[in-house]
Amino acid sequence: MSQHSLSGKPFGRLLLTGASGNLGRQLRSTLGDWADSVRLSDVVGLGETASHEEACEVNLSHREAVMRLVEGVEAIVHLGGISVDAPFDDLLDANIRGTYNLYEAARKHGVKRVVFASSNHVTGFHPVTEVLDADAPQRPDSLYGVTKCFGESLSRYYYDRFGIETVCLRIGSSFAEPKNPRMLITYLSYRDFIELVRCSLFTERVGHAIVYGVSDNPATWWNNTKVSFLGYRPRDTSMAFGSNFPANRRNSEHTDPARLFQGGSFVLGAPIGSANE
Ligand code: 15L
Repeated sequence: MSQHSLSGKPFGRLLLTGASGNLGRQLRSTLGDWADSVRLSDVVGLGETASHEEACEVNLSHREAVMRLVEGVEAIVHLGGISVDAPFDDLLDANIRGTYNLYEAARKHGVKRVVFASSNHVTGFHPVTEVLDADAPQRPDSLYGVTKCFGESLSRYYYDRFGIETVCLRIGSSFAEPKNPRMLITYLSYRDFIELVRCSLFTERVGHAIVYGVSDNPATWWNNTKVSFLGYRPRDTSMAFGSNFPANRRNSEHTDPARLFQGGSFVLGAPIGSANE
């Protein structure tokens, strides 16, 4: 139990950045089971708050605002920033400055644990014929992927230098269901995503860890055995969605780079989820 919790919950106060995004919205209510109080931040409206929630509209590139945002929190789930490829200047503010500001604030305020939403696009230029683990070389497939490499390196530095522990979640495709054949391999159900965050927050010692955020799908490009100490056991699978995509689209020979590399259409600088994938 946390020293800071008044009610016996595991945490006194947690911070969730990116709370209005797709995954932030999935996680929001569960955090209330784990902490007396949940501070939510995003650049856009956070809607109505429950009695245990505090809403903060904060742009993570604003250093002073982030410093205030982090004061008094025990751990951070950092989902904030831009989650697709975008112009460099936008990524610079949201993902590079934003993540730096957050770690600096964590250091100043003595926060000991961060769960960082990295992405499979850190390794998206590995071919689809490879199976990667936590030690696979980074091969970002986009500027967006490069900013997530930065987040992974920054968190490594803040662990080695200041002892702030981070679990970097290389999230696959976390949606209600796979949107294209590639996502049959990269699918992470919302339930498994929440379980992965739970493992990342509750495992006693994590140091600096890298884990692929993926469900128990029939085919995989990623192996998490090096981080089995996290205790993450996915319960869902993309199996049931296989019939949504005709087999000839999945198995045909092709030379399209979006099918040769794990990052899919990110390798082409086009957003994933388009109809021609
Ligand atoms: C990501 O990193 C994105 O945030 C998400 O929108 C998906 O495109 C996902 O990767 C993916 O690879 O499917």
